[in-house]
Amino acid sequence: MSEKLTLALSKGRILKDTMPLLDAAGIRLLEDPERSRKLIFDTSHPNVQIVIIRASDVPTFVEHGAADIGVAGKDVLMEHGAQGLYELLDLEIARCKLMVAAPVNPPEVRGRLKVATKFLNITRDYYAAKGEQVELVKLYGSMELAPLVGLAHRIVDVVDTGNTLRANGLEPIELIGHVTSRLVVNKASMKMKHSIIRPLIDQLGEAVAARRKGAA
Ligand code: PRT
Ligand code: MG
Repeated sequence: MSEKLTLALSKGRILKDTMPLLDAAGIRLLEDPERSRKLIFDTSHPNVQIVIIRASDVPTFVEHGAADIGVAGKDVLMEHGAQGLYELLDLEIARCKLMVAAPVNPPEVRGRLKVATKFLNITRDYYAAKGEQVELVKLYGSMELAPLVGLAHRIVDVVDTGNTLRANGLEPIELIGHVTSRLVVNKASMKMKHSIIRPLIDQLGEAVAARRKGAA
């Protein structure tokens, strides 16, 4: 029986940084998803296809087995929860930090602290662990705007260079966690498609190690 494998990726930094690793495992895209409106792509590997979806949808596709494997940021995985999937490999790509940020000169907070974020679960857990009662404001993007217009006192977002925070008069004040992208695998696929997934994980692991050595 030939085993077909579906891999879920998102456009942008994850696609760009995952492609060289896949290349080392003998998997090349036949066209550039960044320049196509297609959502499903064949590869140079006869049994591997790639679906291109929103970064935050990758865990859902993998959990439900709509994709066998996927690449997702630790931020997205923490927010989604780990049910139905194995996190098997740290690809050490798309590195950033989950941070709490505040205005550089914060006005005094009266009453309950308001925190704007798209990471509701992460933020709830973070403040609960500190024993702090906060009001969460769910946003889908442009979190940096929230403190500037009085929507929130703080934001929780991922930060790379910090340029976006700085450009909006904000600064990181607390580190929630370090983030890299992980290879995740559907639990049933791991059993059923072991003979194609296992060597792929090994080859990707070797590519990550080789890249780390090259960078050192
Ligand atoms: O677009 P969608 O809402 O579906 O998801 P997304 O925006 O999270 O996707 P994408 O492709 O932008 O990010 C995918 C993954 O890359 C994230 O889940 C993170 O794990 C990781 N990553 C690494 C980042 C960044 N660096 C990053 N800088 N994700 C987002 N950013 C944003 C950040 O929120 C800020 O607004 O980029 C902006 C600029 O960052 P600075 O600090 O360099 O200015
Ligand atoms: Mg984005």
